[in-house]
Amino acid sequence: MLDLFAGEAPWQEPLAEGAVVFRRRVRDRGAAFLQAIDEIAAANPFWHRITPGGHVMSVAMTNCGELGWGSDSHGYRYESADAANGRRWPPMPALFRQLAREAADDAGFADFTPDACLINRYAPGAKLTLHQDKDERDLRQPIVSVSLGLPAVFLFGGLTREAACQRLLLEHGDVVVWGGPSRLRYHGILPLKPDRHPLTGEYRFNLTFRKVR
Ligand code: MD6
Ligand code: FE
Repeated sequence: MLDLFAGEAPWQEPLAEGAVVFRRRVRDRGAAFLQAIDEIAAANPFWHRITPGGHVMSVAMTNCGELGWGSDSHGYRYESADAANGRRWPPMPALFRQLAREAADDAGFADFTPDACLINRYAPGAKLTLHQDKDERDLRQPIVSVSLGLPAVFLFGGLTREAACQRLLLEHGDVVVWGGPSRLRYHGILPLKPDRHPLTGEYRFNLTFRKVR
């Protein structure tokens, strides 16, 4: 596909109070991010979590950092070890930590020091239903999200599940920061459309950085 923005500087789009997209912010470092994901997944492979309702999630997950997000039939929680193999999560690469801090800073959230990075892998048809991120202790801390590989439609809703959603396409290298009055907005990802990306093949990856404790 012809990329009309190839070579253009990143730009930013406000989404709501406390929420901003930094378009293509990590595009030039995409290969380095993906290499780091490969190394993490070599130690702690992606797997499909079970929801408390008993469904297998279509998104495959792994983590890095002191804590990782997990789900099983008992609920959602953060864990210091991978329930699949008992191993600690790999340390968060400096490349990840620095990006998360800089993006949060540019969005107006100073001193963001994430202790968890959830890594989501979407194959064709994989989706994330509308949810809130509320398992973190200090909700004044923002969340930073990095999208890599195939594009996906992100639903960005309100503070109730019923509120209308904005839809935005998140593409390779896009970074979203949200916090403040937007921190508890419902959000989700529509089923991934089958396609091929030169760096990730049939997949989309998303990193979300959180300060849990
Ligand atoms: C995704 N992201 O983009 C899933 N949560 O694949 C999230 O669930 C998310 O992008 C909180 C803040 C930003 C996000
Ligand atoms: Fe989320």
